[in-house]
Amino acid sequence: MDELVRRGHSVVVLDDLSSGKEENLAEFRNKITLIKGSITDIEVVRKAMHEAECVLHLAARTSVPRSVKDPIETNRINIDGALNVLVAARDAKVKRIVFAASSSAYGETATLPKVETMEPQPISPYGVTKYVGELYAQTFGRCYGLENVSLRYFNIFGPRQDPGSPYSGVLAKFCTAFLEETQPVIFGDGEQTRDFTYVEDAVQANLLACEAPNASGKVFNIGVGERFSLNQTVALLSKISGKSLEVKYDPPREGDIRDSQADISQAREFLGYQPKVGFEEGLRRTFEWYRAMREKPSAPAPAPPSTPVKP
Ligand code: UD2
Repeated sequence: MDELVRRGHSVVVLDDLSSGKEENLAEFRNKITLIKGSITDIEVVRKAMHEAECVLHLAARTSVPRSVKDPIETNRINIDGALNVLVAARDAKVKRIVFAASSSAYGETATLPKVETMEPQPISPYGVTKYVGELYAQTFGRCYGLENVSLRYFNIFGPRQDPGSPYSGVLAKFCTAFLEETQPVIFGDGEQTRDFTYVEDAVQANLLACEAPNASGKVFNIGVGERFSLNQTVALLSKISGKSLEVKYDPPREGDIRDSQADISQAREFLGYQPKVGFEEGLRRTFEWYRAMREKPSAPAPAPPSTPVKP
């Protein structure tokens, strides 16, 4: 959102604020229109899309374990909600929709890295809903001519992620644990790996996906192309924070994928995507942002550090 405003676009945000906070928008609050509502309400979606040229559909009920616990609710938001977004985009004659898909669609693959030509075999309800979202987007391209691009995100992290829910992303929770000196909990042996991708690279991918020619109807992995284990992540945070914490190891979570690493060749070729922030640098920036937040608890959320992006 910040980058869209910086580039002079007119931005409408539809958000039910179920996991984000309005104060995260503080810096640009008077430059955007914020509609508080849910994608499960098609009328509010239609209102938000009035005169839109491009739609970035990021709204979802995230979290693999939450989907295992309550698949109906995940389905209602991620599939019924996505369908509302697509119908409203079609009717509003939106030029293109960019859908936030997920690496969870792959499930466990026999080899790494994961390539878009591999058959999706999700192992959680969340992975199913994200895969169905891609299929729906492509089908709206075929049936109604709605341009669509799906970005399969590989564990996006960075400032502003809410660390306060049991379903929060692991890095938001670990950064907070290191700041509060509480015990980080690892589900499993900590040797599972993720292609952790800094939020700025997800922003880059979205901006490219809005305009790239020959991208419509396609699915792209958005990651860095590397992988780090949770144990390595804890070691990096020890180095960044200068603290050493003892980790608690709990049983693995249902639906958890063991290893995840993206092949990003297709995104490089069709979108011109090139990750710019490595994992350690992204983790350092994220940790510093949470630290600044803790030091100024009543002030509006500080803007996250950013790499200048060429227009
Ligand atoms: C999945 C998707 C990701 C995104 C996300 C949205 C994969 C590989 N990735 O992320 O692309 O769609 O869902 O929710 O499917 N963990 C701990 N301790 C904690 C929290 C988590 O050990 O306190 C573990 C967790 O069991 C997992 C890893 O950390 O092995 C990452 O968990 P996560 O919830 O941050 O993200 P993940 O991989 O489910």
